Amino acid sequence: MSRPVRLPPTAQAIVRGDRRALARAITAVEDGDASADLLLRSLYARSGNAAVVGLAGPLGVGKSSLVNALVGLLRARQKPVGVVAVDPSSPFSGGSVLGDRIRLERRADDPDVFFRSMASRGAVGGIASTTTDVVRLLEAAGFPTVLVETVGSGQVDVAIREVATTRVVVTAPHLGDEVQTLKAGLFEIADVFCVNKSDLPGADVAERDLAELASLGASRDGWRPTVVRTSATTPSGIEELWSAIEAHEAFRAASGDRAGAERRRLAAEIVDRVRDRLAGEVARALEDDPALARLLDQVVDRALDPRTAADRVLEQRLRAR
Ligand SMILES: Nc1nc2c(ncn2[C@@H]2O[C@H](COP(=O)(O)OP(=O)(O)OP(=O)(O)O)[C@@H](O)[C@H]2O)c(=O)[nH]1
Ligand SMILES: [Mg+2]
Repeated sequence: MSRPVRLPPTAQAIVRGDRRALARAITAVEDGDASADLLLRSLYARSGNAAVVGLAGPLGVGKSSLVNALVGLLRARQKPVGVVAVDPSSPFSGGSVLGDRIRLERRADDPDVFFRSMASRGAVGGIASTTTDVVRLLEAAGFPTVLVETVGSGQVDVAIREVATTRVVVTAPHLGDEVQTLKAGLFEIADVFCVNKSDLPGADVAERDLAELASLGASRDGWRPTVVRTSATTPSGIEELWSAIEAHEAFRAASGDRAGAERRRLAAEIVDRVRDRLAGEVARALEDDPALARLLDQVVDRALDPRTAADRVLEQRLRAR
């Protein structure tokens, strides 16, 4: 469904394939710049159609190497691809992110590969929300596939949970304690397990363990996670990995999973936005609006309780609209 919406010039440039306009727009999103707001509103109708492939997993298992290999495979098939690397801003991984950049920059003259690294620290609207917006811009720019790399820990893998349509959890032989972390956090979100570094000893055991875990777990919406072996550096298994991702995308399309999961995600996004906006307005009003300042005085004096004050604030905000 395409509605005849007149796009602002910057949005038109992005849709036309102007990569500099795209890069600037992403910076505006990261900075929480007001210009990004208008862009995202006008381009939203052009999002929602890409395969957004999240790659998550412990430090150093080879996520960036796999991204690089997948980019190679997709480009060999003439498919454009966008890459978002969510940099956890940790001093430990700074080096590899730099390495990623150097590797991918070799493709800098190819307009059908777009690479962007984002710092999770300092993303104004939170990492999941910023990543969502950046992926939408890449979709509007015409990328049918967007790869998102994150380190699988804490706040950062929320980005994968909320943004990706297919989630690949990457492991490697002999992870030891890391596997416990995986079980705790990432395990239940995996659509595809990838045992990378399968050129190293121990890959058989790692694969068997994962296959066992995958078969024990309840299938999510009728999908049982698949297990693939890769070696990003050899390289081998990359086509199999891509086939597993495509199989999951096809499953989503056929099962209507898109409607269910997508609907829940978007409902949550609306709730978040309403909450953020109302909270901001109320915080400002408590400072600036004399009536609300008096209300706050009463609460401070114990003459009014905060719950009743919240009722009054809400009534006042609703009347003000
Ligand atoms: N032997 C072997 N080494 C690999 C393989 N894949 C990646 N590596 C090496 O493992 C190291 C880490 O690879 P990266 O691709 O940077 O791993 P990463 O998961 O992106 O790392 P972080 O982003 O820092 O978490 C590099 O030295 C790679 O060359 C593989 O399949 N086999
Ligand atoms: Mg990496």
